[in-house]
Amino acid sequence: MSGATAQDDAKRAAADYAASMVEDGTIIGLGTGSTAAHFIDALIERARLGLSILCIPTSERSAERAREGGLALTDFAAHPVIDLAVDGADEIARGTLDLIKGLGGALLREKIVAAAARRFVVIADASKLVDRLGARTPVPVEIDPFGWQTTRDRLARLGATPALRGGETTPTRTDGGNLILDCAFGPIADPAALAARLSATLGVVEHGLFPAMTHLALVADATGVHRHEAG
Ligand code: A5P
Repeated sequence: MSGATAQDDAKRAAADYAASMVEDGTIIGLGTGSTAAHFIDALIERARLGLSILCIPTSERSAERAREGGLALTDFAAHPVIDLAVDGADEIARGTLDLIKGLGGALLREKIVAAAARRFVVIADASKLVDRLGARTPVPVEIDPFGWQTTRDRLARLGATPALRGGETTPTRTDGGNLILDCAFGPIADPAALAARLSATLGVVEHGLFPAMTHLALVADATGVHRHEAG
């Protein structure tokens, strides 16, 4: 079996496990990315067998996938509290379950949905587990397009090496119309402290550090799905 196939099998196994946790009559947050797509597909299957749920998606592409599969969508006006949000991650810190998210560009809505959830469950293959966040993945930072160069310079002064996603000619736009600076910090000693500094930086809309938000991580490898509870 190729590495890519084994990795995708692991993502699907974690997603299927999370889908089996979904209870009838609940409000579900739908994440973004390839692992979250497996979760949406598993919910579509369960809904075809009679499961009745309402979903709030974290991106236009997840909304489209859910809608095409026949899942019913809702919004925060109707349901300000989500029972269970399930999403992927780019890095998961062992033990604390702090996260880096946003390589898929949906970090703002992902954080709003996770923060509104009674329970936030992360699904991933084992390659996402790390001892320390930031060693191999930059922190995606969503910024307002106005004066973005000044925001980039402020982030550089925090110790990052910010790169505009998509480049200056064709910058990537988020669903909210913002830009993303991928900020390489190297290994992050204190994710909560860095998160606070990023949040306090002028021009930053939101950042992809998710400290102390995860209740449960379902991490799959060839031996099965492993539950990591927040410590
Ligand atoms: C989306 O913005 C990200 O936060 C994703 O959750 C993350 O990139 C994980 O994606 P995969 O499941 O495709 O690895």
